[in-house]
Amino acid sequence: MNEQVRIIGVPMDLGADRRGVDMGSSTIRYAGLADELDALGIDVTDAGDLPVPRAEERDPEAEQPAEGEAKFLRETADVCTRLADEVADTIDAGQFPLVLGGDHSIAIGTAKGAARDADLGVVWFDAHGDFNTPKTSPSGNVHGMPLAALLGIGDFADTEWANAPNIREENVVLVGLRSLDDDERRAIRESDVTAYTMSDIDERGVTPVVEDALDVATDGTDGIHVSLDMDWLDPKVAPGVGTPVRGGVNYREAHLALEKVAERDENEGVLRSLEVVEVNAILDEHNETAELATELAASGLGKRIL
Ligand code: B3U
Ligand code: MN
Ligand code: MN
Repeated sequence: MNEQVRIIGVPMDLGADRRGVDMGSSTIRYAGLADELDALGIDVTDAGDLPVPRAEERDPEAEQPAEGEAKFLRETADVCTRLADEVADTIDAGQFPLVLGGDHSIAIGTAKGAARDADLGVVWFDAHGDFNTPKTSPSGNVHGMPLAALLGIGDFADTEWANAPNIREENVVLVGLRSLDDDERRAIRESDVTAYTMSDIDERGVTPVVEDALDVATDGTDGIHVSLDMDWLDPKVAPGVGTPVRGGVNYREAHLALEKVAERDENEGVLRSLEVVEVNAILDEHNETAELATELAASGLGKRIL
């Protein structure tokens, strides 16, 4: 593990159509992230929050997205382009980027930045596939599209700000799926990404599934990006998310998964970047989802019980 961590907040909610997720970075900080990492002996710097435009600031004359178009795509491109630079600069400076969302659309920026000078594997902990394109999306929300965007799928084929040629489908793994749209399911099946559903976790247990995921993501790559959507967890333990789906991993499975990530990193030095997204402060109860996000980040960065 890199002993120097740089926290980058991205108060983005344009990809989720829902206020509350923009406060995620601030609630995670409030839950004591810096102190938690400091206690691990990590040298923490906080870059603050990246400026993100508010939906209300948008020119009311601006054209609304038509059917089959994504909402706020121009603004998302701008935020993700700046975030990619910030992440790439952080890695260049010898620091480790810990990105706090915000909604999951920001993963386009984080992963693209982490893949700038490296072949990158991606482990995606999520209830959803995030594999929609503007044409297949039922909502038009970009937080349901970041993986398709990074991989240049469908109408994202020529989207230069989003496509990351250094991320191969063969090194992308989804873990914990349980909610897919029909076209999205088809697209995942037709792709070369690996997808582990909640059924796989139920049947095999979280450890072998995560170990396999890490094998896939690290196979022939220079490192991995771990993207943690808090709706990966069961809503009983993580109620503060925009799109909760029953039947997610529990508190202990989530910690174990992130501990496995840290263990692999300790042995092989594979982790290039980590992000935690989709904490929704308005829907949360007593900041418990933000506290859990903080704990899981610490587990992923090496915290141990003993
Ligand atoms: N698949 C749906 C719902 C969704 C995706 N990601 C989240 N929700 N958080 C969509 O809108 O693309
Ligand atoms: Mn997601
Ligand atoms: Mn999700």
